[in-house]
Amino acid sequence: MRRTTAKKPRVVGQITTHAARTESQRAPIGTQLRSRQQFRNDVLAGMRGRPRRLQSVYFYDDAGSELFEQITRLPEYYLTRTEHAILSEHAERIVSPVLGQPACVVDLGAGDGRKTRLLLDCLHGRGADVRYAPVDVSASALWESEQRIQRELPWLRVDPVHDDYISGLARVREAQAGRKLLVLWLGSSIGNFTLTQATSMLTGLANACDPSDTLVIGFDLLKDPAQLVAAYSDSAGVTAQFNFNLLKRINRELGGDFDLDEFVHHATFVPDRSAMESYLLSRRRQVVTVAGERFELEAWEPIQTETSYKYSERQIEALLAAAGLARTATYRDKAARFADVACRPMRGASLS
Ligand code: AVJ
Repeated sequence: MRRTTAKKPRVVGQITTHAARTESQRAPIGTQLRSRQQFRNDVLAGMRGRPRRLQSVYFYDDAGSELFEQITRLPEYYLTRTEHAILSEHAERIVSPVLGQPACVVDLGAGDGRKTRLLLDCLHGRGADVRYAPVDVSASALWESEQRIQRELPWLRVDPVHDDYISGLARVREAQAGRKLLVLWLGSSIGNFTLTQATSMLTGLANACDPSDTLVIGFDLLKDPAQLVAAYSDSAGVTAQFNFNLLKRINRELGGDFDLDEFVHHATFVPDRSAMESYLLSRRRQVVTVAGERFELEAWEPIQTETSYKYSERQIEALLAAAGLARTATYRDKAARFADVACRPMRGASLS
């Protein structure tokens, strides 16, 4: 997540239009919102627990982000290409709620931006007055998505926001007054959230935007576990490397001594949690040290590294209702592997 420091001031410098008003809310310049200290505390707390757990948010350093990009191109990892196909096929309908007036596309975690570009191209093709506001806690991810999209779409005005999703969206809502927002939370990123976390995230997003704005959320759907397991333990071993990268990162940044050869990647579907769960299993009894603290692992003791929730129709319905969101459209691929769900805040809906 850290790159050359020379780049960072420009990222922040691009947050120009609403800088004065929101200065006090902004994260400190040039720092990650999650500090090294927090990484250390979370890893130690997770390693002390039973079962031992590491948080998947820590996958995404530079190497981890690159490995995830590789995962999105794997034959078994259907999610990214399926969602791309859905957005490509339904672009016109998806952008239609913000047509006919000035608009702003808000991207919560832009990734490589390919899917977002489909919608921006579509809006531009329809002659829309549209701006683009990527929101990310990672300054380097934000910088890269801004650079890429600006290179590819020179006509586009980009207003990046270095912040978490809820306060970032609130800042965009304020800065882009007079524009309808099309807020994108794509890629099944919501899958890494528990139901409680997902509900509070969506409630926060619903409250941060206007009832006339639209949210589009990408959900990976429940399906044959064989397809799910293949997607999370691919034959080329890239997902295993992605998982191991977290141990490498702990070794490097927290003075850990994990021996990667002493662990195996294991991904399994848990029906009663409606989730794919990823683990690193200790091949044998061993002692690992992290930040000076010793952990005694038994043979085949699991360390859980990720939960990726898979949604049914009913679960999507319940989540949206709990968050105060009214569904306006659902876009699915023919095999119903993935769904992009459009919705709007119900609050004040009767007035709009
Ligand atoms: C980025 C959270 C959508 O859970 O499918 C891919 C991350 N983990 N392979 C997912 C991931 C293993 C991914 N998300």
